[in-house]
Amino acid sequence: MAEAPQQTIYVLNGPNLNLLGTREPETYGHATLADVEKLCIDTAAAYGLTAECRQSNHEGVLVDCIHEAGAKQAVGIIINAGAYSHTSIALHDALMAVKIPAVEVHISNIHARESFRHHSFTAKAAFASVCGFGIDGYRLAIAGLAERIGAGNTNKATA
Ligand code: CA2
Repeated sequence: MAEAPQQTIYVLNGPNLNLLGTREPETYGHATLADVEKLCIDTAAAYGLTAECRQSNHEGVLVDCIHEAGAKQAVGIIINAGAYSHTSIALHDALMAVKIPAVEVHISNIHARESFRHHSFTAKAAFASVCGFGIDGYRLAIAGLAERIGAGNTNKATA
């Protein structure tokens, strides 16, 4: 019998996250964006999912990525929209429009930082948020998403 094609999740990172590992390690740690993407790909694989990872410094490109996730019938979105989390109604609306279960991630604890980081538009369009766990938040977010959508396999304990 033919195997079902792997389900895909999109992992979207926003502005300045391409600088991870190069500056501000006291806030964002030493891991690079490549490390984050590998963590996401490996974690997703443990749940039988394929992670499509994208980063952009441009709001409209991130909107396009969300639309693409919808068109490709992605089963989930993990999003760290960076500073756009706090400003972007466009990203909120795109997430609402595609109706794909989404989890918001922040590497830092945004609630323990400046007040302008306390509100998130993207969080309002997500079913869950993870913040303050460093890049491990991406692993936790994918695990929670996988549980929510019923994805899973025998490898969960190592994810
Ligand atoms: O904690 C997070 O993940 C943030 O989304 C990171 C954003 C920030 O604007 C949000 O309030 C919280 C900033 C990403 C900037 O990333 C850098 C990484 C290394 C060096 C400089 C910036």
